[in-house]
Amino acid sequence: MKGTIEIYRGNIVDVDCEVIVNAANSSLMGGGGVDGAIHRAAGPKLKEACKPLAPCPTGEVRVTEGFDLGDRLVFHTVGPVWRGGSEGEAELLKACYLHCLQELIKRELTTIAFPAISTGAYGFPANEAAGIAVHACREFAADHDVKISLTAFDEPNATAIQGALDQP
Ligand code: AR6
Repeated sequence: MKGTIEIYRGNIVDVDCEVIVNAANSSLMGGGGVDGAIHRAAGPKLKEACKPLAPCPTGEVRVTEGFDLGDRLVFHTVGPVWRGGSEGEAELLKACYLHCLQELIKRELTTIAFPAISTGAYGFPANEAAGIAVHACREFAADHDVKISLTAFDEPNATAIQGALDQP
């Protein structure tokens, strides 16, 4: 594997990296959870920057500066709402990770921090989401020299992500 994948326990805004991924909704106008934390830390200019980029369809990504987050960019992606698992949720979640990683490479950047997309308000089960996240990141890191941080803000996600990373 060319790249690395690590777990980061804590607030994503504290990760030392070039890109912070936001688990947004399609309006890109902010919200609760990690979206709220990122908008608070970045300041009101973030919302202004998001306005012309909305709507963002599920599984896709939009890019803004980080404003008060410093030099870091924000990749806003929209995870799927969990509807039981038979509505393409897994594929859409995987698309969030891969589209962000492709955008990272396109911009010739290497370090990125992801939240556990969809596992809060959108209800995706933590274990399944962690498996998809780690699988997508490993697939990408096999061929690209990237440093990926998977952030775990709560205990269920920390256990799920660590468990997925421990699988060969
Ligand atoms: N740093 C890292 N992870 C965090 C933080 C933080 N500061 N805060 C929460 N988490 P959620 P979703 C974790 O609900 O499920 C928003 O209102 C949290 O523990 O933020 O994709 C948007 O506007 C959970 O594991 O995102 C959308 O409407 C994970 O982040 C909707 O919620 C994701 O939880 C998106 O829902």
